Amino acid sequence: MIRQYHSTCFRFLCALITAIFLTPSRCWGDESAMFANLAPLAQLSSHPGPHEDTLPMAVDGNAATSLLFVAGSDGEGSLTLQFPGPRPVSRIRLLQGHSAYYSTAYQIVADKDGDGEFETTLVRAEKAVEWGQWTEHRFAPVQVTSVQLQSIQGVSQGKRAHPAIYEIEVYGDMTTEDYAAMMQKGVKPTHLPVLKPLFLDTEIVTGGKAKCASWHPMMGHTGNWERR
Ligand SMILES: [Ca+2]
Ligand SMILES: [Ca+2]
Repeated sequence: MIRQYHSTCFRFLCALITAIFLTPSRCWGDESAMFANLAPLAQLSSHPGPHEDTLPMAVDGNAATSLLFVAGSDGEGSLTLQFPGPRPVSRIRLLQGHSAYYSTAYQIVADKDGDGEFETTLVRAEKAVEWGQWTEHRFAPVQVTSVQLQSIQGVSQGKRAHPAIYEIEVYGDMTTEDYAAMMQKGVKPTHLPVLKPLFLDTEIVTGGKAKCASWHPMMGHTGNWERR
């Protein structure tokens, strides 16, 4: 009887620990910034235009899908990412993955004040760039409204401009509204800065706005979660 009681208590304790510590929840205050890939939030445009519906494939988180420029185009292509408002960014990652359409030199410029002029150079990559590998650029934070990837030189072995952009990631601080928009879009988070245990009295909504996002290990994880 005593042994059975102890066994029951042990199982209850294990369940309690599991509920508290294996159900991490992410909560934030009004001022806390979250460093994450903002590209999925951006409005995209390209020059020349995209081939069919490939434009969002530059930011869909899938390294196997790519923005291709429209057939019949040639030369240097560009891709613009316009954010919902000014955002401080400090890291950009680029994946080129096509052996026939890639840039050997490019620059990434920014429009800080939203006037449509890209007056600020964030990155200038002059050396040959390996296609099929991620390239990462880090720099001091710059407040931007838009960034634009501009090919300077590259290879087009077919009938369209280059490069084929498999993924571009622009990292910076996002707002809680950005985070909510990410969740509504079903975008996999790239950042998990603070884990807190989730309790029954944890506030998950304040003033009609989500305050927490919870993640359960049973959902699995293969993404690029990181702490700043
Ligand atoms: Ca993609
Ligand atoms: Ca400007």
